Amino acid sequence: MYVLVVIVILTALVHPSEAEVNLVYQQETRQSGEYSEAFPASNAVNGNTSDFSYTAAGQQANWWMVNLGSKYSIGSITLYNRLEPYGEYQNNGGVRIQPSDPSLSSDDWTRVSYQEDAYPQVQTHNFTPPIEGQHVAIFNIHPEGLALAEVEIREYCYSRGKLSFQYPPSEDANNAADGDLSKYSSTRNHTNGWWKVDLGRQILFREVKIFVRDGQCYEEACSSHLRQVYFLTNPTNTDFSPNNENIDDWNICSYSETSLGDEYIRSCDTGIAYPLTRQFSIFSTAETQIELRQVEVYGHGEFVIRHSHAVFPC
Ligand SMILES: [Ca+2]
Ligand SMILES: [Ca+2]
Repeated sequence: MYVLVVIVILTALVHPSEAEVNLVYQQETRQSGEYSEAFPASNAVNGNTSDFSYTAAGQQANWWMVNLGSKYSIGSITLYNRLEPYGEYQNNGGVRIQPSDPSLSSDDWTRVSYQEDAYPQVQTHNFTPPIEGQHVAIFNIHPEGLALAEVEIREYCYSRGKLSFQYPPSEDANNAADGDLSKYSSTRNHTNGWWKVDLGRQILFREVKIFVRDGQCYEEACSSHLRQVYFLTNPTNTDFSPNNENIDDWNICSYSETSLGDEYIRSCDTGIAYPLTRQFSIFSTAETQIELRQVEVYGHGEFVIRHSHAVFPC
């Protein structure tokens, strides 16, 4: 009864970085009936893995769903199963994603995973490329119902693990794209210094989350005081780097004369809102060091991957 799933599902080898936001936390949830008031659908998004949601027993087809509130490029979904001995009932099911239509009668859900075996205690599905969606449903076919201790959904980070460069170099430029907030990149104290990442493909840039090394100063230049800073995008993988002469050859996504703090989000407030982007760069005309714990580039959900269709939700 099921069509073939052609997407490659990768089991997580690394835990998402603490920088990535869990999209489902306290979002709107619902499920196919309720076992009792003690097990509402919201128990699967309360940040606590010791309690769980639980659908009414005695129904053959069971589902749980969350509305993310907006369309995202979903990079990973992590399921925490109910603890033993009843976790074994959580089998013969999987995950579906719906792009945007909130209609429950829609037949436009995409099945992105399915398994007959019992879900393990913790299971992460990574999606490369990401899958666009606003609604996510977990389903199973079992008379004992569907229980979920917790569900985590994270947006796809296009800069993660991608090749990075900087000038003039000090600490490794790739440290700003490694998913580890404890390791940082650094340029030497200089005017017109820059850092950039090659995303490896073109995306529609939506926003970037930047974690600057905090509280570090060198010759009166503090990295957390990163100022006179341009946020640049480029649709090609050209090897030319930003400087005062060629900055107009880049798309100036935004600019800040003053420090934006240690952690902040920037979207484009000049020119095109969602520029086609292959490279993203941070360029400062101030005499300073550019020290970055993490730079996370996110896309405007545009690259729809559809693999199969089924009547909601399973
Ligand atoms: Ca929970
Ligand atoms: Ca890092």
